[in-house]
Amino acid sequence: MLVMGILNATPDSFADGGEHFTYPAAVEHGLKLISEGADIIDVGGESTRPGAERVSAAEEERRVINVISKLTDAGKPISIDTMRASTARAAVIAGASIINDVSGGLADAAMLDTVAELKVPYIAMHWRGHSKEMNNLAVYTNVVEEVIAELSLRIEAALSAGVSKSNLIIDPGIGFAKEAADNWLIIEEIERFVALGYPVLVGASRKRFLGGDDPTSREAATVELTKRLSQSGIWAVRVHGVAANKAVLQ
Ligand code: PMM
Repeated sequence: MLVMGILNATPDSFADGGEHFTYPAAVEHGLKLISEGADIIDVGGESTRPGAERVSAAEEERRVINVISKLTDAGKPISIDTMRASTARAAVIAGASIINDVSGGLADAAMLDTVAELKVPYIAMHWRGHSKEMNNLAVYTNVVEEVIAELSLRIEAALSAGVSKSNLIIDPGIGFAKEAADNWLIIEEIERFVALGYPVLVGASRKRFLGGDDPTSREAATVELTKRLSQSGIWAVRVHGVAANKAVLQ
């Protein structure tokens, strides 16, 4: 199982409090994640925490493009965490080799065509709406069935836009339009996502459902979960603390 290290070049991310917002701080943190053994670095310039406001495309690119150019020199694959086709394209030109779209193509009508054209791996996450409204959208009668059904629609949309099957990665979207109990049910049945036949990414690191008020206090629970998920056949976990999560896998 791979470990994707999170690099949020944002002033308002919930789990790292905007520590890696400036260009030098972001590059330094990215290099630290690589030195800790991250297999992929996921660079994002727009916070998706519940309630977050959107940033402009220009500001998003200003935050991430130079960081990506610099980090590609370190030789590890970079993914761009964006819902915008224009940012995804600019990031791939700058050296990113994976597009991580938390909206699974729903936020930007140009995204799936752009991914098909760029021919890079694409992470399609389960999503029901933007951060400002997502807490109201956490309504399910059977969360696992519904998330699988909605994700399957995104898979079909990506394939019909011309994204190749071998470039598709899926993600149940832990914490996105989901209550704590929903997240736990998905984790309990993560093998059903694996059974869909695509690599599965899980991003649970330091999220609220793990308990505790302070995101860094959720690190022990994150590492426990990584250990448990490593038995499930998933492709990768997306985490803040690369060293600790790598250590538990060894
Ligand atoms: N979570 C966040 C951001 N991007 N991308 C994927 N594929 N999966 C996730 O679960 C995910 C993501 C929000 O968490 P952060 O603010 O800690 O980055």
